[in-house]
Amino acid sequence: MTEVFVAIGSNLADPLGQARRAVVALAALPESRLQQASSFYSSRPMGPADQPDYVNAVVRLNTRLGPLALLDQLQKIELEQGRVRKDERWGPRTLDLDLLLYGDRIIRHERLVVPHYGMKERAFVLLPLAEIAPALVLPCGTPLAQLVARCPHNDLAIIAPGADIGEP
Ligand code: 5RY
Ligand code: CA
Ligand code: CA
Ligand code: CA
Repeated sequence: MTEVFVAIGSNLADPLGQARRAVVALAALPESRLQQASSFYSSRPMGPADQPDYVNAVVRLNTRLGPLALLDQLQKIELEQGRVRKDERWGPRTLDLDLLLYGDRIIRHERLVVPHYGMKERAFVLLPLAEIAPALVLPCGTPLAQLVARCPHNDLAIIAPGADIGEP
């Protein structure tokens, strides 16, 4: 079993509903068990600003899926929730699922880079991640708490409590 963290982002077509449905879909993944889900956060768009605010969250799963098999599953959920590839880079989307961390592995594959590119500078990833894994140390040896302390927390706000995972 490997402990993995997945980031959820949505800013189209009822973003909070999309993010909640994504948690339900992640809880149903094969060979996997949802362990924890952060609160849902609203955040101003980073990158292109001409798009709606996002809802972001992070979940922790234990899985026997390999990294690429897990990536396939995440992309399938994105498509099932209406993700459409657009020409515009970093444009709005119904659902974005990013594999942040896969155990302590460092992966540089043409389809998948882990730890996720950019996660160290993005409050909408770091704060939900720190909520569910405050003592986490990244594969590079950097404590998550240090990244949180150095990252501007601009405009992130909790809008709803995390999903209840239920009985263990
Ligand atoms: C920067 C550029 C592109 C940061 C920067 C992206 C989300 C980025 C987002 C999301 C929020 C994107 C990738 N500098 N903003 N922007 N939440 N995704 N708040 O999930 F993240 S596009
Ligand atoms: Ca635009
Ligand atoms: Ca993303
Ligand atoms: Ca993505």
